[in-house]
Amino acid sequence: MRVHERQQASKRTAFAHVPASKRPFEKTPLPRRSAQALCPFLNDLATSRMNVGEGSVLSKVCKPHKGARHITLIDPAKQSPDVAAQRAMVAVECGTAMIFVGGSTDTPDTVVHATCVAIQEALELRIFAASQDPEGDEERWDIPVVLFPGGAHALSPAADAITFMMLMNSTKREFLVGEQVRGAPHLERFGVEALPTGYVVCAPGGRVGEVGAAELLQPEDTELARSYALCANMFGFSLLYLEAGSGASEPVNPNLIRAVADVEGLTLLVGGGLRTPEAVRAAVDAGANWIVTGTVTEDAGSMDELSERLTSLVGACTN
Ligand code: 1GP
Repeated sequence: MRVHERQQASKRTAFAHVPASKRPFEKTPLPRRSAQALCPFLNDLATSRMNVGEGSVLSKVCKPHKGARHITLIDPAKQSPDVAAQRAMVAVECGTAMIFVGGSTDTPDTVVHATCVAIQEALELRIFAASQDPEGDEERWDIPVVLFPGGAHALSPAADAITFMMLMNSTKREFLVGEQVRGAPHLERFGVEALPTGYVVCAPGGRVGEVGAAELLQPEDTELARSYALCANMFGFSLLYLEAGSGASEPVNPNLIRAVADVEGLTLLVGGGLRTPEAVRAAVDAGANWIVTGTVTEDAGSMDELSERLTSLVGACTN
């Protein structure tokens, strides 16, 4: 059994043999402690929370699914933790199947952690409410909270998993393996499950392309895209994430998605610049298994507008 599996199993032990509807509600207040750079929460591992039921997050992420599923990316730098939690709950109500926390490169771990804690607490409350309601559906709130980090500074033990990424087309060691080496011991201690992910930035690339010094994949680079996918598979990565950059003017070209979609053994995430149901549909038709959106959540003027937007994007994943 791998380290994260042992740790996650122990987190779940208390509830393992109790039917969900009969579980006591034991929400311990999660401390909002300040953290030290890169070594946060050393004595605070009880803050870890699993809102996901049995089985690893990776098995849920890679489970075959008709159509695609939707991920809402919450950038902790863009709102308070409480607003992040409200947005995440609206997203789940609209059918999003996973929450990513991360994005900006310079967000301190304290902010990332507070955001993860707020979202986990909100999910726990919904799970509890559903367990008390004969009509309630607890599984609906069985939503992994996954770190999508800009580096080893943006970790939190309150997350269920992390996209443990190699920025495959970076020209900098830092993003190929450096940040990962810095972060790995902390993740081991936190018991946060690593989702092995090949991350490839495509044109236009945005800030992640610049900061990550990526040799951007251009729309015509279909053979190169497939080579990256084969390489990711041969490294043993389970996930491949094609990224156009947050707020990109154009999403990943569907030809690039098509070029990697038939490589065996990879679950394909696509994000960046997906703002309309049509764009989402084109990515899904090309072979995306997961659609990631962030900016549409951040710039929604109200929770009602957010709900309307996400309902149509989530709908485009499956219809
Ligand atoms: C960024 O792919 C994600 O890493 C989401 O992009 O903000 O453009 O939706 P958007």
